[in-house]
Amino acid sequence: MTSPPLTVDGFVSEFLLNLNFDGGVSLSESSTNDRYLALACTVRDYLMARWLEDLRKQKEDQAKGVCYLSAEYLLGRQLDNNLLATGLSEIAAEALESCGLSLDQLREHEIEPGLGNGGLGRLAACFIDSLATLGVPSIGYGIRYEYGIFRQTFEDGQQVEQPDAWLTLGSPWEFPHPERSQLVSFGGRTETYDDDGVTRSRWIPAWNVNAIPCNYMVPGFQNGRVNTLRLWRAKATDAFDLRIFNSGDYEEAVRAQTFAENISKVLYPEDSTPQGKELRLQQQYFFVAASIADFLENVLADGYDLTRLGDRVIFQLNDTHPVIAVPELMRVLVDDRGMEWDTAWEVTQQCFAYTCHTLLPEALEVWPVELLGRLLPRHLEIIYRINDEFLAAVRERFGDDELRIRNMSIIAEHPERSVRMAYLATVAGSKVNGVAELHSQLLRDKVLPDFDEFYPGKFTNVTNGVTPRRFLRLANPELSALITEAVGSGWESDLDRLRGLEEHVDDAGFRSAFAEVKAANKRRLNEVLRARDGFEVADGHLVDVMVKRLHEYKRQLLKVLHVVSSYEGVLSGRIAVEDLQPRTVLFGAKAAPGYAMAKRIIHLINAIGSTVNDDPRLQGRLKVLFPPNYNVTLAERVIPAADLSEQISLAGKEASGTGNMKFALNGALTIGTDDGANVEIRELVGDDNFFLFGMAEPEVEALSARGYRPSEFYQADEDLRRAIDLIASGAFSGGDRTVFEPVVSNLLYEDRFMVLADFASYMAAQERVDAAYADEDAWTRSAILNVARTGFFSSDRSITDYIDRIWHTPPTS
Ligand code: CBF
Repeated sequence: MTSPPLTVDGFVSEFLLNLNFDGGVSLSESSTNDRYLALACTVRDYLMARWLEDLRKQKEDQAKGVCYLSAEYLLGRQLDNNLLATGLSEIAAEALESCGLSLDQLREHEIEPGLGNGGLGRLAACFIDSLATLGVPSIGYGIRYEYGIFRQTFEDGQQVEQPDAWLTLGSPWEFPHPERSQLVSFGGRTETYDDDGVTRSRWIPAWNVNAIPCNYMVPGFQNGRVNTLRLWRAKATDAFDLRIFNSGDYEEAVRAQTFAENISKVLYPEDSTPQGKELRLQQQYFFVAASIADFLENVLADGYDLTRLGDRVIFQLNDTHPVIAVPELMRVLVDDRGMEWDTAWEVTQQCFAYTCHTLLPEALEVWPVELLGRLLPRHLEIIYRINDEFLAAVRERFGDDELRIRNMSIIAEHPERSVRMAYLATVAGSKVNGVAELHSQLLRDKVLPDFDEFYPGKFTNVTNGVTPRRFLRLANPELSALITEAVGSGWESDLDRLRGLEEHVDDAGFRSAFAEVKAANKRRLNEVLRARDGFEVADGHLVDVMVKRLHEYKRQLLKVLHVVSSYEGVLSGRIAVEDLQPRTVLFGAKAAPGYAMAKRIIHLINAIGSTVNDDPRLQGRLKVLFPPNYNVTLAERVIPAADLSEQISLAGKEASGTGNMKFALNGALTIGTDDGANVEIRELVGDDNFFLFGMAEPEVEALSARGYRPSEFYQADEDLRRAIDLIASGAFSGGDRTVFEPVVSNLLYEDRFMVLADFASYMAAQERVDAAYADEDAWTRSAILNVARTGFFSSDRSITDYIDRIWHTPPTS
C-alpha cells in the first residue's frame, strides 16, 4: 500500500475523493461537517500505510512491548495533532485554500474526545504520544465511552453538567472492528472439578457482553511511526428479545441490551474520590479482560510459550482502575490455559507494573468483597489465594506481627470487608512508581512503608511529563518559531535543547521578541474568550491562572481569599486602588457532580467575579474570569497566555501535577508550594524564577500532630479575618449570609487542607509577584529561564525513564 502524494495537488485529490465517495457530497453542497470529516479521512490516508506496516511488524517481530492499561485518555483534538505528526499542516492549509476553504475553520469544528477526568487521563494521552515518538512497540488499551467528561455550563454561577455527546457528528479517527470482538463475562458462580486427579476451579458466569475494539492511530512526531490506541465499546450479545418485542413490551425487550451497553456509556465522573459504584467495577473488568484476551489472541504469536510472557509484554497499570487485570491474567493462565498456579504467579508478577497517582487515602480504590464476589466470583477466590500466600510470606519474614499483617493484608476488614486494589497491585507488580520525586518518597514512607520494607527495590520514581508537541508546538506556535530560530529545528523531540535558550537571555532583542510572543498569546486567548464567553483579558493585566479540577486539596479557596483580600483592601482604604497591580485572575475547573463543597466553591468564585468585575471602585484593576468547560482545547489557548501559574496545593497532597509543567514550559512563572513536581520545577528553574510559599510537608505533618485549629489563624491575622468576614457578610450573595456559610464554617472549623495556615505566606508571595511584575524586562528574563530549564518535563523523558527503570522495552525501528 502506498500513501497519497505529499503535494498540494495530491492532497486536494485525496480530499475530494473522500468528500465525494465517502461523504457522498459535492464540494459546493458540502457542510462544514462533511468537509471536516473528509479532511480527517485525508490525513488518515497519509498515515495508513505506516500504520498497517507497524501492525504487521508488531506481530512479526514479537519484540517486547508495553500494553498501557488506562481507564482514561484525555486526548484533545486529533486533527491538529495528526497534521503536525505527518508534517502536513502547510500542504493541507494550501490545499484547502485552493478549494476555497479554511483549515482554521475546519479545525475549530472538531469536538475533542474528552475520555478522561483530568491529570491522569491527560498523562495517558501524553504517554502514548511519546511511546510512538520514541518508537516503542506499544498498545494503549482503554474504554471508548459514548459520553466523555461532562460539558460544564453555569446557571446563576452554579455548575450544571450536560452530557458530552462527542460522537454525534461522526468519529472519523476511529476504526471499529466488530469481527474482532471479545466476549467478557460477569456474575454467576464457581465450581471445582476433577482434572485428572487434580482439583481445579472454574467460573460459570451468568451473563456476558461483547467488547468491540475501536482502533485509533497514534502517530509519532514526524518519524513515520504509527502505534495503536484500542478502546473497547460494549455491545449486547443479543440485540433484543424478539418474543418480548412482538408481545408489545418494548422496554422489557431491550432491557438486557441497555444494561450491557451501559458499560461503556459514560466516563465515570469522579476524580480522586472513588465511589463504590458497581458500574465502575464492570467498566474496569470489561476493558482489562478484553485487552488481555486481545493481546494473547491477536498480538502474541500463535503458540507462544506463555511461561515466557514476561519477555514479551509489560502491562502498565495506570492507577488502580485496571488492577483487576491481575486476577484476570491469573484466571486465564491457570483456568483457561492450564498453567500451574506457582508458575502463573511468577509470570504475572513479571508482566505487571503499577503507577500510583495519589496520596489521598480516600483515592486508593477499594472494592467491597460482597460486590466483587457477586460480579467476579472467580477473581475473588484468586485474590484470596494471592493474599494468603503473600501474608504467609510476610509471617515467615516478620513473625506473627498481627498488626503488620492486618496493615498489609490485601483484604481490609473495616469499615467493611473489601479488597485494597493498590495493595494487590503492589504485591503483583514488578515495580511500583510514584509520579514525582516527593510523591514517590511519600508513597514509600507514608502510604506503603511496610511494602517498601518487604520488597526492597520495588519502589521507584518516574516524574511525569507532558508532550511538547501538543503543549508547546501546537499550543504556542509563535513561541515555537522563536525557539526554532534560537536553537534550531528538532527540539520538539529533544526537549533538553531548550537549554540553548539560556544563552539568549541577555540579548535585549530576544527578550523583547519573547515578550511580544506573550502579548500575542494574550490576544489569541482573547479571540477565543470573546467568541465563546463574551469577555476578555484587559490590556496591561498580569494574567494569573488557576486551571485544574476543583478539589479542596488544590486550594482554589486560597486564591479566592487573595482576590477577596485585595478587594476588601480597596473597599476599606487599606490599599490605594492605584497601587493595585492590574490583574486578571482566570479560573478553569470542573467539580465532580457529586462533590458538593467543590460545587459551592465554583459558585463562590463566580459570585465574586460578578461583584468584583462590576465594582467601579476597582477601576477595572482586578478581574475574575471563569470560562466554563475547561478542557484540553481551552488549555491550549490559556496556558501560553499566562504570566503566573497557580500551583498552590497543600504540600504532600498533589502527587505531581502536570499543568505546572505546561505553564513553565510556556514561560509562566509559578507561585507554588513545595508539592508534587513543583519541587523539581523550582530546583530546575531556580529560586529567583519561582515564587515559593507555604509550609513544606514535614511542617504540615507537625502542625497536624500539634492539632490544627484554623480559627486561631483567623483570629491572629487581620487581613484574613476581613476577607473571610466579607464572604460571610453576604457581600457576594446579595446580602444572603446563608449561601456561602458552609464554605466559611468549613474554613474556620475544619480546613482539612490548611488554607488559613498558609494564607499569610501566600499573600507575602503575591506581593513579591507584584513587585517582580513591575519590572517587565526582569520578568521576561525569568520567563525565558523557565522555558529554557524545563525541558526535563517532556513526556519523552518520562517514557525513557519507564523504559530504563521498569519496562526494559527498547525502541524498535
Ligand atoms: O499523574 C497524573 C496526575 O494524576 C492525578 O491527576 C490523579 O488523578 N491522581 C493527580 O492528582 C496529579 O497530581 C497527577 O499529576
